[in-house]
Amino acid sequence: MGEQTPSADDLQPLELYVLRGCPYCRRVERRLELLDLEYVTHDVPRRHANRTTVAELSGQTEVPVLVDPNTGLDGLAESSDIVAYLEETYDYPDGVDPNRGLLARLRSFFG
Ligand SMILES: N[C@@H](CCC(=O)N[C@@H](CS)C(=O)NCC(=O)O)C(=O)O
Repeated sequence: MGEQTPSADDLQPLELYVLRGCPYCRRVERRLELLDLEYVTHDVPRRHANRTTVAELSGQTEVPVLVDPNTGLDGLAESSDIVAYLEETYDYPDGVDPNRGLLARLRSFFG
């Protein structure tokens, strides 16, 4: 249970800056889906020099970059940091991380 979890009723969609086919972006999108969070994606240009919006938001030009209007988070980069932020801020729909559930099941299976 994240202490600062914004109320689920009036959540605004999160915004994710992505590049088509980017595995780091996909990883973050999957986490957003597991957390049942609405989000919109913005495709960034292929050329780094043209990625002015993500550069302004995050001070660098790699994607993914997350903006969360619910908490005022502006331009968080690094997929691992984004996943950690999402897990700290939001709760899973049934209160259980599905991945941890799988690990727990595997552990019990292998004794
Ligand atoms: N360590 C970063 C890696 C991100 C990364 O390498 N993103 C790629 C896209 S998959 C990127 O923006 N690379 C620059 C480019 O493709 O032009 C993360 O986990 O977010």
